Amino acid sequence: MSSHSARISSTLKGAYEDVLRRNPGEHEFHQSVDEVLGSLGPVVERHPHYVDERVIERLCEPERQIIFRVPWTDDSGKVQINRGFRVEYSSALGPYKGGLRFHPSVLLGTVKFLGFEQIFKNALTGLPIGGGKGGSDFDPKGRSDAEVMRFCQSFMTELYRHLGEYTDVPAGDIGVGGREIGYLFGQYKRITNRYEAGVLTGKGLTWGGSQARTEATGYGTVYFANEMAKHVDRSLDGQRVVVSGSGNVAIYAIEKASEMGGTVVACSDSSGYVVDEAGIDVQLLRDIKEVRRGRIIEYAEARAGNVSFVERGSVWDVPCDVAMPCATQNELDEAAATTLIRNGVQIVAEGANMPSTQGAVRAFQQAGVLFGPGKAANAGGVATSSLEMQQNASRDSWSFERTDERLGEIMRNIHESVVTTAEDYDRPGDYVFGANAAGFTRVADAMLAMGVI
Ligand code: NDP
Ligand code: 2IT
Repeated sequence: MSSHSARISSTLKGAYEDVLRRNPGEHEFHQSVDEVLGSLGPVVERHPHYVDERVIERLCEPERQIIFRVPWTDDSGKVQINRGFRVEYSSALGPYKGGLRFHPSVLLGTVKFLGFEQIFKNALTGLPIGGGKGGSDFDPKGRSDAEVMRFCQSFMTELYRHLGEYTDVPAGDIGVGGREIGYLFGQYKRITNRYEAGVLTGKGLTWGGSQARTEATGYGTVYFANEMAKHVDRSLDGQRVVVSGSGNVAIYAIEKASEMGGTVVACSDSSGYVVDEAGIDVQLLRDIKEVRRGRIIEYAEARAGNVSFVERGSVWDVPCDVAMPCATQNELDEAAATTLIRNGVQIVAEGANMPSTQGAVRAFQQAGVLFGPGKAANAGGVATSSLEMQQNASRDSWSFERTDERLGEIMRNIHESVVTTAEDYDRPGDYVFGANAAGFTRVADAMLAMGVI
């Protein structure tokens, strides 16, 4: 038995124990299920038919799990073998939708945790998208463009048969950005002989991509943090902000937080973090990370003398009012949360998926820190992917302003539905509960309407 399960109500204990027994060793998956089930006690007490109809047990079991070999040849002519995954988790609300992650740490349990989170996140957007996730243990770091292309072509040569604009629509995640989506789309188009733009999102702007998709997750996280601040009569203006990571989500969170009057004093990558009291120069960061694919120390070198680089340390040691974890799962543990609280943090908004451990979440909530969980705060990325699908379906393309405005509206709606759900259950200010309860209810009701699926 996992030590996590203390918060799960007795009605749901059996479902959770089944998940542990049937998915041994998949700790991240267990953690994500525990976190959602830990919120659902009051929901099933009010709606016992969810238990009678075994909706939770059904939701914990993915509709389909695909695992495949990805053989490819590196630049020296050596054959490499990776493992590919796609977990098609729930299609109750629409085609499976969710990113692909290329990172050496990816295991089936990683993809299952991400897919499980995605179901409720996508439901919260109010848009017609189901939940899925995929990826590979392929490590793009240090690989040439030609190697990445050959890998992507091999990956898609198997995956294409499972995809389709009405079936399953992948996008980017860690290690998968515009370059990879381009190679994947090119191969899908060759194999199927169809220009089916809506089969992947995050495409380039000249071939079916949406304005603001690149920015959407980071911007959306800041829009959500701004709603959290407004809800308690505060604002992001003049706040000291720390963002972890320096990839797609982090870069655009830094850009928008700065535009809204915050000063982002630190960011990181897996090698360490930089502190720039003048505020991170986002153009410089983009040049290092998006163009040169470099390391974070290069930021400190370029800003000679004014910026410190701390190798391997925790970015959460840097005092701030607002913290936005935008790197990876479990990057912010209870000790880091305690440090942040001691240093006066007021708001935490998760740009990454499950970056805070359960101990960290508890610590924030007990200390009265406003805590916005990833499935609500980072939903702007997938929401804008859905807007990309909408544009593809109508063979249209919208302006940046129109798309960004719609993103802002979606983030406000998510905030509103999370807050009102929490209040409805007498849990005011509990964004974790509100997000889980609101997302679950939408999916569960759709499943019940469709019978035993
Ligand atoms: P990127 O690959 O663009 O950037 C990832 C960043 O996180 C890099 O700075 C990377 O550092 C760091 N990082 C990744 N893995 C680790 C690790 N194990 N330890 C320490 N640092 C790490 O990915 P994204 O910005 O797209 O994704 C970041 C997070 O946001 C993920 O949790 C993802 O699931 C989530 N997310 C992404 C969305 C999107 O639209 N892209 C949408 C919603 C959520 P390094 O380069 O050194 O590895
Ligand atoms: O975690 C996520 O929401 C993503 N990686 C984006 C998914 C998408 O389909 O745009």
